[in-house]
Amino acid sequence: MKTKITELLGIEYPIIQGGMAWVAEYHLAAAVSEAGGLGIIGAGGAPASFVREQIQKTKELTKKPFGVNVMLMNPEADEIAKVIVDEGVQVVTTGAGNPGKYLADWKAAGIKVAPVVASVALAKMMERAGVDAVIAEGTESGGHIGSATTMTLVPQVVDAVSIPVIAAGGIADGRGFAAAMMLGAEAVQMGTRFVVAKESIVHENYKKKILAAKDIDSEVTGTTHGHPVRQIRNNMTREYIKLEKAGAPFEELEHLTLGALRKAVVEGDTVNGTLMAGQIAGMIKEEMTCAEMIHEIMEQAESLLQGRA
Ligand code: TUI
Repeated sequence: MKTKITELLGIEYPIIQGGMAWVAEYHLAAAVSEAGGLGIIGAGGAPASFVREQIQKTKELTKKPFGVNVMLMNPEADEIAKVIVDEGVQVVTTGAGNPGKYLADWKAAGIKVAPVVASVALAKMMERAGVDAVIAEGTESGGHIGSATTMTLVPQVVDAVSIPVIAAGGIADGRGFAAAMMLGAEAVQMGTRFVVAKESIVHENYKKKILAAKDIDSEVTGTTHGHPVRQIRNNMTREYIKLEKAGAPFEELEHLTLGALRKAVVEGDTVNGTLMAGQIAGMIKEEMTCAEMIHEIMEQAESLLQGRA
């Protein structure tokens, strides 16, 4: 399927893998790119040296384009921005902030840039600043989220900008893909479905929680201090929300989440870890390879978009 995004990024299918902290490492990114989508290394909160290694390892596994996601709250974001230029990475996505200060360097290096936006205002500002595309991410997503839903955000961003829009949040199959195209998107970004890919290094316990999740099993923590994070309900979220309701200060809440994503992804701690996942987790029932997922999604979407059920 050809869209403005497949043309822009030089990929076969308009499916981008979310740049999830800890989860989106080189095995997953390379597998998605090899399958014809765009694999992304998630820099998350990692040091710049680690990101450089991940980029080099991805290059050993695939000659196809791949990207790096810069989580803008990372204290080493400035260094990571330079590593990306240094290593000749072709695509950059950003999250959790405004990447304005890096754009001139990235564009001068010929890098394609697509920031995640959670509002029309930021989408317009990013277009003016010269980005190539925006990722409109709805509140259905896992991890750090905005407040607008994918259904409302995507068409409003599509109407507000002339650059291509990538839809994210609550998409995990061909129906979601086709719906996103109907809203005017040129590609989709998926996170949660790729967490349970066969190539994903995420601990089996975390994958099982996603596979067992029901529609309303996610919870948003952090709403009281401006950093809402969607994750699967567990002991940690119950404790966190209880403290939030009691008016606990940020410092008291922080000790619950510090290192908790690593605990979930690496150690498989489903009790005290942060099991970031989107609302679509309830629909994901099977571990597959990235190639199997992408082919299934494209086949289903193509028949839907051609009016075949
Ligand atoms: O960034 C994400 N999702 C993430 S980042 C992350 S790492 C983390 N770990 C623990 C606590 C907090 C974060 C986990 N998941 N998605 C992209 C995204 N960006 N969602 C929402 C936004 C966003 C929100 C506001 C982007 C820009 C923005 O406005 C910035 C501004 O300054 O105007």
